[in-house]
Amino acid sequence: MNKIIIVGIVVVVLIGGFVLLSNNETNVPSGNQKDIGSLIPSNQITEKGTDTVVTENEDVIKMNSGSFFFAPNTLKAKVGEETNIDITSSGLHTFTIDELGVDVLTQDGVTTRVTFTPKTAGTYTYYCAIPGHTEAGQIGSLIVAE
Ligand SMILES: [Cu+2]
Repeated sequence: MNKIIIVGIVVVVLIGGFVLLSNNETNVPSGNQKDIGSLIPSNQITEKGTDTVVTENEDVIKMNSGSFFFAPNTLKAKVGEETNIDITSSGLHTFTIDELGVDVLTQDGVTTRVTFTPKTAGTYTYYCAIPGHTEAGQIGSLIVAE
């Protein structure tokens, strides 16, 4: 009789532990997927640009623009020197820098040349002005040095 009770308790504890463990395993990943999925379709996450820096030494900077990234997402430039960027766009986006008066529409599948000459040192933000794109991550930093 005692053995049956002990075995019964062990079984209940094992089942309880298993239920707790399996709840933890399923709750955490599904929560993460829900957060990401509400922002960006999962098939586009892998296209997101990595953190890369282009120096001021290059004559023409090559950039990719897509949903929702600029690659590179950090650029360097020098005061008084012309900066040229060839932006190859996947989807319709803009390349916009408010302080420099740059606001260029980049068409899907087309490479668009953007040219500007910064006159003041500082860090500027470039972004896509199409609603929702900046919030989804289509944003970068332009660092202008003397
Ligand atoms: Cu965009």
